Amino acid sequence: MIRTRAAVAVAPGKPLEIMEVNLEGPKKGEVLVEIKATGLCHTDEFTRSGDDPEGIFPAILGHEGAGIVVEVGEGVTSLEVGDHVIPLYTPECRECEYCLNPKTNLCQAIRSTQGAGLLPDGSTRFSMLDGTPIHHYMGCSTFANHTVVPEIALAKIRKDAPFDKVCYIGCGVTTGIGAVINTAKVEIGSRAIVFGLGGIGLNVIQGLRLAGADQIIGVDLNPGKVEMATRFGMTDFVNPSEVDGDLVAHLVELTKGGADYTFDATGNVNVMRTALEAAHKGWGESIIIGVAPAGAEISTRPFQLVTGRSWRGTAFGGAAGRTDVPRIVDWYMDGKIEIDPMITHKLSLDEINHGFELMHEGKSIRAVVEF
Ligand code: NAD
Ligand code: AHE
Ligand code: ZN
Repeated sequence: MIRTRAAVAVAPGKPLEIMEVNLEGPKKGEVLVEIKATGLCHTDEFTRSGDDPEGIFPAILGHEGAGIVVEVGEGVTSLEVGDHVIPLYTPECRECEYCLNPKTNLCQAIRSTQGAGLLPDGSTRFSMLDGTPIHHYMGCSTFANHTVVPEIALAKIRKDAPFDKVCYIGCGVTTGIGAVINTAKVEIGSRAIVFGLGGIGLNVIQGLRLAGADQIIGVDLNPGKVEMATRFGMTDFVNPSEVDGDLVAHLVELTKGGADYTFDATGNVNVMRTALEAAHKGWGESIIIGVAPAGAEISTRPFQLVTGRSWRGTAFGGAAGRTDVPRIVDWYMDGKIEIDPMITHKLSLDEINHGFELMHEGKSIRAVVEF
């Protein structure tokens, strides 16, 4: 058992509380990781706020981290002390029915315990100093200086990659670029619309540029996002609050008939409908990335699908983490993709709640906590 510092989500809607916590060592198939840096994703805020139907409290949130292996549990063969790793909220066991099916990345090996805030043996490794158990989150809990993660949920990465940048590959970068490359499989010359120019949407834009899209329209209510989105490849910007009349009609006109691909990176179900309906008749595909609040549902006229549009979704950009994440780290190190400008704020663990304020104010793309 060690003591470590963590930001604990004590109850829904409350600020995270920074405290010392107990952490038991790794059991069979588990690994103790010293987290060096973690990004703040909107999904952490979604759970902190109480909007997540799967939210359990108290819990240590955070799922966008990078760190160093400190200890390995019995039976761990693919990692050793000193390895650099990125925790994966979508694991890759390489054995389950899902891992063996190339159509999905949704490894189910530990899904039931992960969704319940537990490690695969059904218990938690974290507890408060008075012994109260603290739940894990998305199998990662990176808002702690140390965490325990199953071996199948750790991608081993090269040692020269900077933790404070590549932590973002643990969610935002991979989700956005992967949605384009793995899920939509966007072709050269495509027209695309990205709704929401935050930490995910900007990576969709970066992915679209990589894939050779000709037209990349960004849609956001916050004009402050234009400069960064343009830098990453946005060709046109639309602020819905400045469009006279119907937004769908405006976007269909701008794309000369509808987009080949549209992406929702807002989590707003009304935006998801607009995204579907702005996709081209006959072949347009709309990809849902955003996570919607508990109870929210999507709707459209079935005629929209009858006439050839399709509605799809993606988790972690369709990436098989242990295989794909080390490659994406290489892309970053080789200059194929950019991350640095999107890390707009660096914080200490004590300042983590300020990171969520910056997110709400629309001032940050990614705030990263460094330990
Ligand atoms: P973010 O807060 O950084 O960005 C959201 C952006 O959407 C902001 O720029 C905001 O101004 C814009 N926006 C909000 N409402 C809008 C509207 N009605 N019209 C147009 N723009 C609007 O959040 P993020 O970290 O980029 O995450 C985006 C979404 O993706 C969240 O719902 C998050 O939970 C989800 N997400 C999903 C996955 C996945 O695997 N599917 C992974 C990571 C994040
Ligand atoms: N717990 C929520 C759903 C949250 C959700 O959709 N999570 C995404 C990752 S978001 C990362 O920022 C995901 O991968 N889901 C797949 C899975 O198996 O959890 C709810 O609505 O219950
Ligand atoms: Zn995320």
